[in-house]
Amino acid sequence: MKIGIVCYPTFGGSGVVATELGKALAAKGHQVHFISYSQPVRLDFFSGNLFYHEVAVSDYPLFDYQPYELVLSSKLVDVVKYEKLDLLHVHYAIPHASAAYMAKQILASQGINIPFITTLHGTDITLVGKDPSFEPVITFAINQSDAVTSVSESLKADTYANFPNVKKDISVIPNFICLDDYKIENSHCERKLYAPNGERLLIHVSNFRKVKRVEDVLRVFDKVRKAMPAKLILVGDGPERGNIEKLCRELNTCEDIKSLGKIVNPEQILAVADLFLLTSETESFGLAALEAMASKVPVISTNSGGLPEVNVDGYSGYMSNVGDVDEMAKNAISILKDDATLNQFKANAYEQAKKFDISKILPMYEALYKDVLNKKEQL
Ligand code: GMT
Repeated sequence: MKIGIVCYPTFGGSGVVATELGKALAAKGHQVHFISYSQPVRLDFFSGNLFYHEVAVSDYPLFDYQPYELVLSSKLVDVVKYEKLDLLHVHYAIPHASAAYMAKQILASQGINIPFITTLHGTDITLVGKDPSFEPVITFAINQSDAVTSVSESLKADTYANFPNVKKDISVIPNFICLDDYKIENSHCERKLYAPNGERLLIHVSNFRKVKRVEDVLRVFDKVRKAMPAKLILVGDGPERGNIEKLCRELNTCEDIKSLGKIVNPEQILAVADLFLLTSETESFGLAALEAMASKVPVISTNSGGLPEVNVDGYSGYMSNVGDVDEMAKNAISILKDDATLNQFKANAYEQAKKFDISKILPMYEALYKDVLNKKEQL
């Protein structure tokens, strides 16, 4: 198949999922064309059947805000036509689904029928999408998609709840990891850089937006380090960074925390960690938690959104209500208290991650693509 993938190129989970999906499809022999305003961060190699088309946003002085959606639609028309694509798969509804709809209509006027699949990722529905000014466009674009997927049952339910006029069937296809990418044995040497005296090593990875409640990560860590020697690694960057630095000074924890900034492939650093903290207000899925589990790192998370579909309470980690830092710290300490318990949770986390290996999820996307193309043939 010749597949066009539209995604955000940045560090957000939707871009990571879209890129890893495209790479896996290409490895299976499909021809994959990425279309975005910049090269996706995880698109770190090219092969004979992997391509990238940049959407060039012009800087015309009349526009205070560049009309990205229109330029993207034009680019989609161009790529579909000249690369003879079979279908488009757009990740994140805003504005990718409506741009795909526009491209589809333009191509239809030229006698080309291009189906498009929309994958809903989370904040497009739970945060941004709830903004009433987006509602009519998102509802329309979802209903007009040839197929719609969501990354969890929870996100599917949120979509129907937040967008009552969405009538389209939504298939749940969970996020995935490529387990083979996580086969990095713990390097004692590297671990020593972060925990030189055998301290327990906690880690948090995110884009430091408000929804992640990174301040709770610091509060949980503060309680853990009062119970045992511990260090915390923060990976990522974003708008909350300044507040986090302030809180770390207030709590007097700065010397036990290392901030590494944005890291393209977090597997290396996850491989040396003992416990992952994910304290989000909401997560449609929590890809970061799954990446941790694939690295044999148990997860202390909230129980909101799709997290209960990923983390198993008392097995791969623990879950608590949003903001309950006391319980999260208590659970963290119970996992970290001795090596035998920690090793059991590490093994469980890895077992849980196996359920989301790409080998199990890729066939679901391929089946959906075939289904959409069969329906196109029948028209
Ligand atoms: O919130 C982010 O970290 C970015 C965002 C995105 O779409 O790029 O993540 C959402 O999609 C991820 C991939 O499907 C999910 O794993 C995240 O849970 C989801 N984030 C939220 O729902 C807050």
